[in-house]
Amino acid sequence: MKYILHIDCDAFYASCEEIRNPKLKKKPMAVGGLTNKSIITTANYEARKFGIHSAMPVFMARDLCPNLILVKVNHPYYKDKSIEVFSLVRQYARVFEQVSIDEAYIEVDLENPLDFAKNLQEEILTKTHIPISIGISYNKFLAKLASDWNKPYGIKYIGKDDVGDILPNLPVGKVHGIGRRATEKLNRIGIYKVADLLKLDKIFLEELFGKGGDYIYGVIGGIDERPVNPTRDRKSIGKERTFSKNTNEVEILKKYLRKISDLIEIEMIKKDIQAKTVSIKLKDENFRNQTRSLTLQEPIYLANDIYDEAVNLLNEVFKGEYIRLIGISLSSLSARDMNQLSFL
Ligand code: TTP
Ligand code: MG
Repeated sequence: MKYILHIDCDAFYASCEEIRNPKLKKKPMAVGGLTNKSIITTANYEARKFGIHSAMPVFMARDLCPNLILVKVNHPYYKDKSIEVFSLVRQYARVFEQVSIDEAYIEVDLENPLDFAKNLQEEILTKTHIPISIGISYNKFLAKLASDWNKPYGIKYIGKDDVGDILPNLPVGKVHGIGRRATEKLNRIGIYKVADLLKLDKIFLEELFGKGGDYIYGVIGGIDERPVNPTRDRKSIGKERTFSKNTNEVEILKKYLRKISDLIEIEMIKKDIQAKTVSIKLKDENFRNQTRSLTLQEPIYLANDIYDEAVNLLNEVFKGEYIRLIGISLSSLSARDMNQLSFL
């Protein structure tokens, strides 16, 4: 039978740090900035017992747990670990969609999804030392809800028969499509649980949520038609930056191309795609745009490759004028195949 699984790493950045420094295990630890004014990015499960969570200011976390160990964020390392984990996961998937650095949906044909999930969890832990939680269901919303159910190192299956028990008790903020602001709005009018929402009719939901109302009406009834989608249907991926002060220094322009390439790589990895066409855009002080593109023999997705191609294009088009904006865009996108990943 066809199942959708949502795989989400447990305390991801913190788990990565525990691999590098096993002494951190079983001690309350958080990843984030180190000064009191900075923010916790994530905390291991020991630290969560003290009430520490993502987005909490460091001073507050230290108040809650004076022994808290803080580790500075190191994105490139987490990205490498993410590739390790998800290149294993995707081998089992008929369809694979990575949605962020630590989570992916897969579609699989299975006889026994619970056994499969248990084996996958063990394999990932043994080979990468990252604990993952797995949610199994027949659509994306329920699979994601399920992966969060028994964290950490949890597995949960939500079948069609379970929906009637699970959904009504769910706080509205857990419904896909209902964000923090909408939750506050609903709470203000006395709506806390999905059961409260289920009493409303569709027209009322459409008034509350606008275009999203129709989708939310489906989701609270256990219906979510979004497919697991490896390319997410994007025609191009681009980022640009406007300078606070116009510049004609090539080194500054290159520095920005570097930053933009890094950001694009993160997105390419998240979406599991590659690109064959690289374009750069420059806007000069008189708001004149210049673009230059190049289509490559082989698709790329790594920051270094994107950067090298962007610098070549910059050298062709930049004549020393003052620039106010620079950008890179990648197009001719395709899903990255497994062979390429396994060489990383
Ligand atoms: P999450 O999966 O939301 O959190 P988590 O993996 O740390 O913990 P859980 O076991 O509950 O899944 O996010 C994945 C990583 O993304 C997380 O380790 C750090 C990062 N992150 C941020 O940078 N900012 C944030 O606000 C959140 C929530 C996470
Ligand atoms: Mg996670």
